[in-house]
Amino acid sequence: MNTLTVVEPTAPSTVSPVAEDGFADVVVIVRVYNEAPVVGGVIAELMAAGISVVAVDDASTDGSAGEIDRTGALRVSHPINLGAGGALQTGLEAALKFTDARYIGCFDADGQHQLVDLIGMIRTIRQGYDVVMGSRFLDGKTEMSPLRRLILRTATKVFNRGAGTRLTDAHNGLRLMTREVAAATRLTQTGMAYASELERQLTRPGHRLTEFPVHILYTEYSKSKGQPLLNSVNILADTIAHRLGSGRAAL
Ligand SMILES: Nc1nc2c(ncn2[C@@H]2O[C@H](COP(=O)(O)OP(=O)(O)O)[C@@H](O)[C@H]2O)c(=O)[nH]1
Ligand SMILES: [Mg+2]
Repeated sequence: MNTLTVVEPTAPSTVSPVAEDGFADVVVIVRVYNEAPVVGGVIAELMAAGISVVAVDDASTDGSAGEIDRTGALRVSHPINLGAGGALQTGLEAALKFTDARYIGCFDADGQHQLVDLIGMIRTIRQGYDVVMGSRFLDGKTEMSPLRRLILRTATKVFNRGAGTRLTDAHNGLRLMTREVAAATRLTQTGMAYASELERQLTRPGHRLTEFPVHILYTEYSKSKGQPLLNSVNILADTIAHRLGSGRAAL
């Protein structure tokens, strides 16, 4: 089975000149909101692999900032909580301002994402793509409840209809984009609505885009933190609301 789903029909045309044996061309944004028990380990693993990290501390009230600083990663802190979208916008701007990385990635602080998947995505984007998006649905590795699967698949279908794409997973937090795509990205939505806003911008016509199979871990830690299932419901509601809104605008 073909593991890569090319959404835009244009073939990759350029190959990054950067040596394949290192990650000097990559910076990863790790957004952090009260992840003190795990964030140090997540960032340390990325940095041990030679990947630069920009950590955005979204006004955490626990020891997250200290844990980030112990890793030596660049930390940017919000004085007030701006949510996952605001934290990502800050991370994109910091990555562009403070690094000359060719590729900019997004990696969760809570241990749900795998370094091996990110490395596969880096190898893929170097083949000449503009955006590589992680997908939980290209192989059977990610285990999730039937309800979460249904919500995420439905949100993806609704998104695809609106955007004219053929994604298999429209709301996966593991993403990699070129510097140019990052510079053109503007996130204004608060809450989980940012997710659809980001996907709409990443899937703009003209972007050479592909998906890469990733394994998202629903650990006890990630499940005990916050309400990830509610996040999925919010994403679905926002996607449908946007579809209805743009449908009306088109009439
Ligand atoms: N939920 C949430 N996450 C935030 C916020 N600011 C930054 N983040 C970080 O964004 C990432 C994704 O959040 P998470 O709750 O794991 O979302 P999910 O795994 O996509 O359902 C994590 O690394 C969080 O620490 C915020 O205000 N709320
Ligand atoms: Mg998470």
